[in-house]
Amino acid sequence: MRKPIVVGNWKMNLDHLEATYCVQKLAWLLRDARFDYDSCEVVVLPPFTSIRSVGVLVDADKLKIGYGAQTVSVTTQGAFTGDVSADMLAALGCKYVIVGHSERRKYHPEDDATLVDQVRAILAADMQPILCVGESYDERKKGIELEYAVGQVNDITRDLSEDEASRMLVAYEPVWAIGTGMVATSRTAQDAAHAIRRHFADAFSQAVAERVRILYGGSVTSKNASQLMSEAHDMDGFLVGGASLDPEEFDKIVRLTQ
Ligand code: G2H
Repeated sequence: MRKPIVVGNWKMNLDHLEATYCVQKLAWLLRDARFDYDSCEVVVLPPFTSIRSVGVLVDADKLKIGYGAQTVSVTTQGAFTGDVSADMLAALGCKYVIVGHSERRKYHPEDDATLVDQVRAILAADMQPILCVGESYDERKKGIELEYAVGQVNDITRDLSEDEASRMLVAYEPVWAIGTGMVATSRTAQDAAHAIRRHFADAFSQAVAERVRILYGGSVTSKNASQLMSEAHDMDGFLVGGASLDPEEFDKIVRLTQ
């Protein structure tokens, strides 16, 4: 049985003080709602500079909120100015790291070879990659969105072992839906999740396909979350951007997903 998961991708928002407030408020809201953390995993991905303060708060208050990072270096240490290694993130208590978010693909030179190495670095440090895939409006217009998303998954995961592949999370994030307010329909999200899961069954095994968690991302809010999950046989939760910055909104999305 896969555990549902809701991940807040804070992007370049919330300094270390704002991050502490946001997580504290989220924990209060979930506690007041008697939220059962066994029913759904709750994770936030702060910018690098806020990870430590989130980790300290989580430890001090014994919170069941997980945390991770939004990207990682492919190298382990050395003269790589500005980079942060997977081991450094793991030492902070990170459990998840995003790989290949469309904003990273667009604004940074992160090609497929880099993403493959990032996945390897994350897995080697005992964390789990959240691989982001999804078509742009052009591919959708051509009707090749499923092949495109599955192709991106294949490009990054094909050389993994079965054990490594089963530790992957994949976020289907159509680029046209990211931060635009345009959200996929429940059918679109489910179809993509189904195609991605089937790919893992074909490329690895049914056991791997049953373990990989697949999320939808792109303009998720408390107003569309339950509709998006309404046909979600293959979707295991959400990667939430803008709406995760508001603890009340994020709390609602989490409770609609459990
Ligand atoms: C997609 C998503 C989270 P938003 O990038 O990764 O962001 O919910 O703001 O569209």
